[in-house]
Formats: sequence, structure tokens, C-alpha cells
Amino acid sequence: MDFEKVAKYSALHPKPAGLTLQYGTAGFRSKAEHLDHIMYRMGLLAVLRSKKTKSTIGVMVTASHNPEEDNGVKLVDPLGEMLISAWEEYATCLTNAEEQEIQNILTEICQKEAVNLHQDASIFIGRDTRPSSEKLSQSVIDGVSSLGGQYHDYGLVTTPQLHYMVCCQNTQEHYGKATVEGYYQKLSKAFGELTKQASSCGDDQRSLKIDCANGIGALKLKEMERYLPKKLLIHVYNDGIKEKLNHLCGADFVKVYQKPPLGLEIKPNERCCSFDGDADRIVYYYNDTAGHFHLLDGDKIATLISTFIKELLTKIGKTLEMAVVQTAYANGSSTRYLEETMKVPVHCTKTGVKHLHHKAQEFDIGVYFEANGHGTVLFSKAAEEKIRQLAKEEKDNQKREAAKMLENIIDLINQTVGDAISDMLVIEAILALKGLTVQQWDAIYEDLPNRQLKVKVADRRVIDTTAAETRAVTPPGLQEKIDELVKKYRLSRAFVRPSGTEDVVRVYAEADTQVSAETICPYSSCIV
Ligand code: 16G
Ligand code: ZN
Repeated sequence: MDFEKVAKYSALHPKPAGLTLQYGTAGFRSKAEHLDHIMYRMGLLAVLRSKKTKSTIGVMVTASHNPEEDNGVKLVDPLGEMLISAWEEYATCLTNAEEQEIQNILTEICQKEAVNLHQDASIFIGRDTRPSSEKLSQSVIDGVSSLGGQYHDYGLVTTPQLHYMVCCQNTQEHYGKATVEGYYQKLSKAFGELTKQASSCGDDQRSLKIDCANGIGALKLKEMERYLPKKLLIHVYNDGIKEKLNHLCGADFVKVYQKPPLGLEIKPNERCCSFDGDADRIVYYYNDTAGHFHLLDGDKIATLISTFIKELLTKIGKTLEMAVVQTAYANGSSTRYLEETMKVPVHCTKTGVKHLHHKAQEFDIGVYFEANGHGTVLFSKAAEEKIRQLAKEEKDNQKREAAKMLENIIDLINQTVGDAISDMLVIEAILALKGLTVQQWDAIYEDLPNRQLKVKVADRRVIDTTAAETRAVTPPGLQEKIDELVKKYRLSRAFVRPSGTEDVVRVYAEADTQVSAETICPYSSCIV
């Protein structure tokens, strides 16, 4: 390692005194002006990770749904997954080190991980549309270069596009071409094939209003439009030309406040959706004729997709094991519907994409979605092979057609991570194929009324949880009090958990009526 070069560049990216940050569930996030040294150091770490894995590693500069003034960074592992936990710790350690300690820490990581320093390193870099992102990604490049790594700067891309390209590169393009164009071509082809069969459903041209949170999603949708079949009419709103990123719009805003975004006028029964700031989350919604707002969140999406896949699996007559993975935030009605009506096994994990992703990998087909709209479908290698073989060789027409549809779903869904563009196309294809309106989709089950709150406490770490965050083990007595409280209401459930992204404790409650949910939630937060 050329420590002189590292030290020289490192001095150009000084750490603000007294600042400590942690690599959390979504990487580092903070005010953009605090992040320059972190970007540089993540460039360094990405080089070591690349040498260790002998693969291309991704670095994405984004703070997703956070305000425009914030920024963040996360590393993408070889198959497009989130960085493994052990390296999250190295990331935290390297970030919080004083300048003169950097050399030792890098050496220690190399020793512990037996990194071969002669190995080449290759890094893919992407960024969102924040004003601070360009300069910060330049600092990542400084980090990569000062350790002699090669890089490809993809510039403005959605987070899932970067994940996709990293995966393509490391699978010798088996997963697709490692370019943004390759991404558009792969998805558009699969979408076109899938929806070919839908024209018989009458509704020839379908239109969708998309709120892009004034972020990268708008740019990329506009690029993609010319590849997509004309059957889907996309209307992009909140494209970032006039308004600020994530300001009163986007998937997170719509989910949290349960109301439509600013900048998008909804006519009754019109199907609309919102992306978040880096286009890895999506939620759908509509206003009914009485003007009531209806949200179709990650749970509704998981239900729609898993029901569709299950129907196809029944048609092809092969036993492939499918499961849905959710978190404690999943609406109780969705879990009940999946388990009791659809007979689909449901598993609950801790919040955070990597937990859901890992669990979903255990099945032939794992559908995972967080209620907030982040999710995808994973197909095991064996399941994928079986499906592709059936699509090619099956003699029975009906079975072969079903297998072809599954094959197109495999190609349309971004299996590396939740992807608003890809999820939107999957949903649109399913709705078209099943001839469903957004109201019919919404009516599959009725959400239990729920309420979320955040509570500022002196130290959120006093709360420790178990059972996928559904129960608090510390402080003593807290869970007993919550149990006591929820017993008084029908179909009720509540939990508290420390946030992984903000210095707050989150409280969630649901019950048979909004009044009950609204009562339980603040009470629970008082107990906290
Ligand atoms: C991060 C996670 C998201 C999770 C959220 C919870 C990733 C890529 N993102 O945004 O999955 O829902 O954190 O935040 O893992 P919280 O811990 O503050 O509630
Ligand atoms: Zn996001």
C-alpha cells in the first residue's frame, strides 16, 4: 500500500473534530457537509473489499428519502447485496479514526481479512441528484485512486441500477449487461413479453401517474420511456426541475403521512405511485369517489406479487417452495391473508433490507417487502433453472405459457435489491394480466388501522428487542406494560424499537379501529 499517497490525500479530506458516525442499516447518513472524509475513506475501504472478494464493489452516494441537505454512502457487495456486517464494523472504525490512525486500521483490516494487496481492485460508483452528491462522489474517487484501484463512475443512477450493474459485472454479464442501457433493455424486453398476453383483457392502454420525489427516478424513467412498450403511459410528476428533493413528496412522505404528495393532482380512482429519492422504494395509492385516500404499501405489493406467482406455480404443477418475508411493521391483515387465505408461509425479520434479503434467500422463491415499499423477489438458482427449462421444453401449452410468465418475472424483477422502477413494471404487468383495477387490488384485504410515532429519549439504546423486534427485553417491565395495554383492544398489537437511522425510538400500534390504534400508540410512547 502506498501510505504516503493515502496520507497526502487524506489530509485533503479532513475529519471534523469530535464527529463520530456509525455505518447503520442504510450506510452512513448525515448532513452533507460532514461527509467528505467518510466518502474518501469509503473509497479506501471499497478497494480493500474489492481485493478481498476479487470482485467489483459498488459505492453509492445517496441519502434516499432524507432531506436534500443530507447525504450518505453505502457499499454494494459482489452480487449486488448490502455490505456484510463484519465490514460494516470496519467502515465505522475507519470513519471515526483520527487521521494518523488510518494507516494502522487499513493494515489491520488487511491482516484480519488476509487481503492480497497485489490483487486488482475495481469499483463502480453512482450518485443521486442531490447538489452535494457530485463533489462527494469525487471524494470517493480520490479514496479509490489513492490506493491504486480502478473505477467506473456511472454518474447519476438510481441505487438499484448500481446494484444491478455490480451484479452484472461479477457474473460475467450472466445477469445482464453492466450498463444503464443494458438495464433498460433487459427490463423492457421482459415487460413487453409479459404484457403481450394481457391485450386480450380489453384495457389496451394503461396510464400511471408517478411522483418521483424530485429525484433520480424521474431522470431515469424519462430515459427508459423510449424502450418501453407504448401500452403503458407513464406520467412523471415531481421531476426535480422546480422543487426540492423529497420535499412533501415521495414514497416515504406518502407512507408516513398517509396522504398524497404535493405536486400531483389525483382524479378519483386514478392509479398513482410514488418513488423515494433514490428510487429503491415504491408505494401505490388512489383517491376514491368520496375523496378518501387509499394507500397500497409494501404489504399490498407483496400480496399481489406472491398471489400471482403462486397461481403460476400451481399452473406449472411443480413444487417450488415460496415464502413471504415481512417485518414487524407489516399490517396484521396482510399476514393473516397470506397465511390463512393464500396458505403462503410468512416469516418476520428485523427491520432493514439485508435481514429480509437473507431470509428470502432460504426459499426457492422468496418474496420480501417492507411495509415502507422496499422489496423484491428472489429466485434460487435451482428454481430459476427449472423455470427456464420448462419455458423452453414443456409440451403442455398452458404449463409452458405459465413457465414463460415466471421466466419474464425473473428477468423483470431486480433480484439484487428493491427497485421502484422494476417493481412498478412487475405490478403494472400483473394488474394488466389479471385485469385488475387499483381498487380491486386494494380490496384483496382491508388494512387494520394503525399508528406510528417517534419518541425522543435520552439514550435509545436502553431499548433492546427480540423476536424480530416485536418484543422489548429491556428496560425491564416495558414489554409487560405494553402487553397489559394491548389486551384491552381487539386485534391489537404494539411494539417499540430503537431506530437504526435516527436518534429516536419508534412506536407502532394497530387495532380493529383507528381510535384504538390512536389510543394505544401514544400510551405506549408514554411508557417508553
Ligand atoms: C433504512 C433501511 C430500511 C428500513 C429503515 C428503517 C436499507 C437499505 N434501508 O432506510 O430498510 O426500513 O432504515 O429505519 O436497509 P429506522 O430504523 O429508522 O426505523
Ligand atoms: Zn431509498
